Amino acid sequence: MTDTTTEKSSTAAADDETSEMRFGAGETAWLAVVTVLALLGVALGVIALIVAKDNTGGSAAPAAGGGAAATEATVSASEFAFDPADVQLVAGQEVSVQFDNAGAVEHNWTVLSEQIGSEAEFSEDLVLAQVPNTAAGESSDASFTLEAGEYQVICTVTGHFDAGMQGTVSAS
Ligand SMILES: [Cu+2]
Repeated sequence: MTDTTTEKSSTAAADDETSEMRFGAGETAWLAVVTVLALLGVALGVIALIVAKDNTGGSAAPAAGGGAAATEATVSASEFAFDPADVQLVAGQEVSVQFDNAGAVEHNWTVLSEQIGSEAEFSEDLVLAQVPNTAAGESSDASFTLEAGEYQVICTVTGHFDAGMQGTVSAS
């Protein structure tokens, strides 16, 4: 009984081989094209993954030591941007941000409880934490505790948020 089954399955395998051989030259060429395209797709996917990894590693490393949430961050300001724009901090415990104004005018770094779309929507009630106005070339810092979440950060000096001076804090 066992021998018969073995024979049957080997016959089936042989049949499969014959059917593969039955492909005409045209079909084989078509298969080759499809295979090459599939391999190219895989190669592009791998390259995209490598590039994406490099990007996250590069931007997260200076701010938070490899992308993990930290208890300290250093942000530098210029006209009109924060560097890094996005900061990862630990939630539920005191964290501190050092703020270096590398710009030519004063700036601040203000964490908001709600997302706003323009300066007209800003109100002091929205301020969760803030590094206050810091003159050009000066540094300030602030310590605060955030609940887990994603927060918008803006510079509240008139015209700066509307000029694009914003970022985020992720607390986790
Ligand atoms: Cu500013």
